[in-house]
Amino acid sequence: MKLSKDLLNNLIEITSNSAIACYPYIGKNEKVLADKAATDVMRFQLNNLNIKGEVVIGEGELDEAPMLYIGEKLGNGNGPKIDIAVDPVEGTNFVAKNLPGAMSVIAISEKGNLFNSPETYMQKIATGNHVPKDTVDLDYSIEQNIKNYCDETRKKPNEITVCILDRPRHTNIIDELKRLNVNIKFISDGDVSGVLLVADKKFGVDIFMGIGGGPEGVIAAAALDKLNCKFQGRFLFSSKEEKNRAKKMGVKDLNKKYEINEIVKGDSIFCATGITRCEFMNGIVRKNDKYVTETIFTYEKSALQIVKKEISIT
Ligand code: VTB
Repeated sequence: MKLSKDLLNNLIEITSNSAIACYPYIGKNEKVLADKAATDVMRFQLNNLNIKGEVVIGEGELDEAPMLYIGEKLGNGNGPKIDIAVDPVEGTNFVAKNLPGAMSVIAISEKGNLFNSPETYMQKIATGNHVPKDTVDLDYSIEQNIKNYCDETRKKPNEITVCILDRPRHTNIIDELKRLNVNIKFISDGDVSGVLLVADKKFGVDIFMGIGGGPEGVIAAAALDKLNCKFQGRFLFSSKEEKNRAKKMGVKDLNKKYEINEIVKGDSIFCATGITRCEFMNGIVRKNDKYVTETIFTYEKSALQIVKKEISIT
């Protein structure tokens, strides 16, 4: 089955409205309120869609979250069975502090085609579609990955940039990248957009690597899949409880290195509306009696597309 263009347009409308719901909270240091505002709008509007949807990537499980929870049924029940990944505010800190990089995100696939990721860390590596898929790999050393990438692109290490979350757990990777003379782009949060930076040369990132959230990994993979980019992820568990939960969710091999086509199968749609601006798009802009939004999306073509919308302030 092909996911319809109408569904794409509906999703763009929904992430635009959930992003707008955050607008009053930009720079107000109110992470929770911002997240709730976006989530309420997203839930309400997803429930109006002609789908039989279920959240597979959300914000926690029923009893721990007033948010869109894993297993929550969405849509009016009339229409295709759909798996839904939501991140109403990717980068709540960015909204709270009025920093670049916050966006409202939805990715969907047909039922059973989006990986049900546990809320645990994931080791990730990603690169663009201009190099062969085996250029980089989670199982190679950092040095091997850099060498392969440089050989393929005929660049020197000091001409390439690796994006990574700025976290103490990455000290070894960062030291190694410095030793190899590779440029580093540190991000403080928001590794969905960090991963997406590999999708187009104009964003200036050659490789994404490091450990971030598992759910964010699946969402980023959903975007990169349509763009024919490379992504691999491997879950990292810090306790027995986390492992048990993952097993309960259906993760059979806890140590497996997942390829992108095992994380997202078949047809999918990804769309993300900027709340604050970032490399891909503007954030929400208020213009007289309208909000102007920009949304990036993947649909059919192997390039990130962008759409601008003007939505009246009601
Ligand atoms: C990332 C990032 C998120 O969490 O996945 C990160 O994309 C990973 O967790 O925006 P730590 O903060 O524990 O490193 C966020 O920063 C917040 O959910």
